[in-house]
Amino acid sequence: MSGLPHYANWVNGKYSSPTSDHIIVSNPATEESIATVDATSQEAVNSIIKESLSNFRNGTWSIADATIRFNVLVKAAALLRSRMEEFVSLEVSQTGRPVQEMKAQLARIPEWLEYFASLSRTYEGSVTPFKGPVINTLTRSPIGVVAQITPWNHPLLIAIKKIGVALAAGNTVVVKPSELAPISVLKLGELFKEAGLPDGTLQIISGYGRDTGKFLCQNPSLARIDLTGGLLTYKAIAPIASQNMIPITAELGGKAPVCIFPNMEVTEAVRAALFASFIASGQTCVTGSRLLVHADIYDEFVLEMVKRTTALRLGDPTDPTTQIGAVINQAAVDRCAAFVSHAVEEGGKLLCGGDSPDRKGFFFKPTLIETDGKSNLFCNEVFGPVIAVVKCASEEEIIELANGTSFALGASVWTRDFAQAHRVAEQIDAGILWINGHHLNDPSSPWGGFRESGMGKENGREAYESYTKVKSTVINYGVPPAWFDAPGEQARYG
Ligand code: TXE
Repeated sequence: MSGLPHYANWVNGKYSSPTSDHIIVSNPATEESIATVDATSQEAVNSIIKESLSNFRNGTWSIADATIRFNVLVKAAALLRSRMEEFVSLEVSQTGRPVQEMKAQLARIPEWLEYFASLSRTYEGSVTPFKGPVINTLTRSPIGVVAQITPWNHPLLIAIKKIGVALAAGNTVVVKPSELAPISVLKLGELFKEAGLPDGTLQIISGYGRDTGKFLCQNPSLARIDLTGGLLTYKAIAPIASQNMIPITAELGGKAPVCIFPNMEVTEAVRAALFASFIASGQTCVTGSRLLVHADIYDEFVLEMVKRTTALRLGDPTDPTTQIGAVINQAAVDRCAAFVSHAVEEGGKLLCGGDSPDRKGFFFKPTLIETDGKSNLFCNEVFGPVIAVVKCASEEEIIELANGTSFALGASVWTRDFAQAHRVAEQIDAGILWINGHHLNDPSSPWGGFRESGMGKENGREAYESYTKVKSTVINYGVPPAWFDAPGEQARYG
């Protein structure tokens, strides 16, 4: 499309020539096209992976001293900080999320690079308590070329989380951002090059998931696939990855319960729920999409919650006073509307919102629906600002309902009772459990769910270790290799 800027793939340290097919990227808040990106073919994907493998094997990065990796990642963090404004503006225009949200989120992203830089520099292997006159060391090395498939909801945060850890561990990375919001990630190539990353160590390619994403995950030379996306995407890539014996980290959907107990101040409980439910217009994997409210506080909570939800300022994401931005596309608007009508058909009570405002762009009003623990809205992920509110008779019922879906990613427990906080938290099955908080995260803190929410972790030592392989070296300094010469009790077999 003429007149639009084109962001080409970043391969071997430079932008490649644009592909003949382009994908148009739009601003969800205005519905206007803002850029085009490449639609990478299978042939190109395979050739990029082949070159990436040879880049990995030549060792420039994979066996580089940890001090080198540390310096590059720390410099990349500093460069990112210095270009914050540009990246914030790209994120706002391709996601339709409010500028205030993106400023706050992006301000912390360099911490991921710094954390993994430090881990790379300080990670220590170990020595096992191996029996006998033997020393057994465990050392870690990078695994190879890894594919990272990232989503549109937090384009830069999720890409940096994954890129940072994989590079820190010495791997070569091929990242494919979402076709809906790929621009900020495509801009990272130049930044890492400037930070000193060897060419060909970070390859950034764009394309549709069903094509480019699939081609990438089908390649047998990968050492790991790291996906943040939908369950269906995981199910599409898992069979072929398993045939090629490629492990997968999968950060999928969620249906996070926000468990509210009566000893909370109502105003505080409402503040907590507002943030948990409506940040990013409900488009996060840990959106507090089920408000499980104890009966003793329920009526007061609902009254205040509806008042505050209705007053949230929805509008132009570039306006610093806007609190609720757009959802990603028309399909998201339609999905929200379908969840609302299904919930009402099932007997749910619409408390507020329920439709799109009368304005251009893909918007959906923050919506609360009173429902029960069996409804479609309660059990299935909307990935938008449509929230189930359920009145619960007891602590036991809150726990039972919290565990009542196929997801197990995030959950929060809000109470002033210390013993209750621990008692309830212990019984909720979730990969990330917050007490008197929601959505708090840190590069050092493992992030990932159970069951249909996925497998493996982002962040922390767990993520770092998943991007390495362990070599067990057994150094014998006293066991004679004499099995066939000295049979019997003295000879050692294992
Ligand atoms: O994700 P998709 P969508 C979940 C959430 C949401 C659902 C669908 O439940 O409702 O996913 O969202 C690439 N082979 N999350 O449709 O399609 C795609 O190009 C390889 C949770 O947007 O899974 C993109 O880069 N790759 C979440 C990435 O997968 C494929 C964030 C995610 O897109 C592919 C987003 C294929 N066959 C959605 N098909 C979170 N955990 O934060 C698609 N892709």
